[in-house]
Amino acid sequence: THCILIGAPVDEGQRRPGCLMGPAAYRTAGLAGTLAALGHGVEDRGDVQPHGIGTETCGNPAVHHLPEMIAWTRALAEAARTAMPDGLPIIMGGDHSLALGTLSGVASHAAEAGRPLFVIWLDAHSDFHTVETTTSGNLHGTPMAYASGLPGFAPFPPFPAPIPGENICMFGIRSVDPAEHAAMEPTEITVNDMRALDEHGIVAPLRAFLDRVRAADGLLHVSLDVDFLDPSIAPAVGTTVPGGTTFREAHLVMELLHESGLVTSLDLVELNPFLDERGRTAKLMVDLVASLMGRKVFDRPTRSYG
Ligand code: DIR
Ligand code: MN
Ligand code: MN
Ligand code: MN
Repeated sequence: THCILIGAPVDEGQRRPGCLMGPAAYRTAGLAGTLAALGHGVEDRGDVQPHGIGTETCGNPAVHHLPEMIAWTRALAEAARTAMPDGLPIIMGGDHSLALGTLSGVASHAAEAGRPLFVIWLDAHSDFHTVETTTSGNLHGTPMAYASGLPGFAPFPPFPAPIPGENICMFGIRSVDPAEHAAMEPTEITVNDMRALDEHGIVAPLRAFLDRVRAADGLLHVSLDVDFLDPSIAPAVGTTVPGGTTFREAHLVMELLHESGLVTSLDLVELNPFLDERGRTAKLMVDLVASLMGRKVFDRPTRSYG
């Protein structure tokens, strides 16, 4: 696989500074070398920057950095769309608002290619607010609603090709605000919250979704939020939520995704290196990408996360 690393130092989608250091942390933790050691081609396209930041406003006074986020969305959509025909884009965030852009770009590509787009959302949060419903004003809580084509996103550009709920599968969910719950209720989105994973495990629900992607000859975008993981193993994120996935559960997701051969793009989001202890969370994220890209459990180097 030809892996295309794209830095997205987005910090404006939430309020705790530090996610802008994420791309540097992934490079420092050896993401490119890890992929190359697995036999993949690696190209680092550097960091995207927003350009033409405007003066847009909206009716929700809580929302902050709206013009910056619109500019990031345009820039990242273009970066993701143009990378798709060349290989597998791996977007190194940056907070999760970057997915407003990457999902736009990947969806445009899928529409041009005439193939359906599927999304696996690995997150403690459903990120299903609109610009109108968010009470925190943090736009990292909105990309899944944007990609679903919900109203309430003016003055963002309309989402290019809204993704049907049947094509979206969430894992790890354990923090959903009331407005998000209400907005998801009428959709066909599969929400495998932590309660469901406790009861059924990861394998059966993930395989069932992957079977549907394969049957539809779909493209598959994976969005991995650091807070999908339990804070005890991944502390470097601004919005830790107790009760997340374990080391083995997370690697198992990645191993099954690799075996499927279906993944066509990947976001790595919400890493805040400023909150970390000696890069342990960045190293864990790099090792998870390695499992997604073919590293087997017996090949994993003995690694200290301390
Ligand atoms: C909360 C937290 N639902 C909000 N969201 C996220 O601010 O809208 N935290 N995505 O990581
Ligand atoms: Mn998120
Ligand atoms: Mn989250
Ligand atoms: Mn419900």
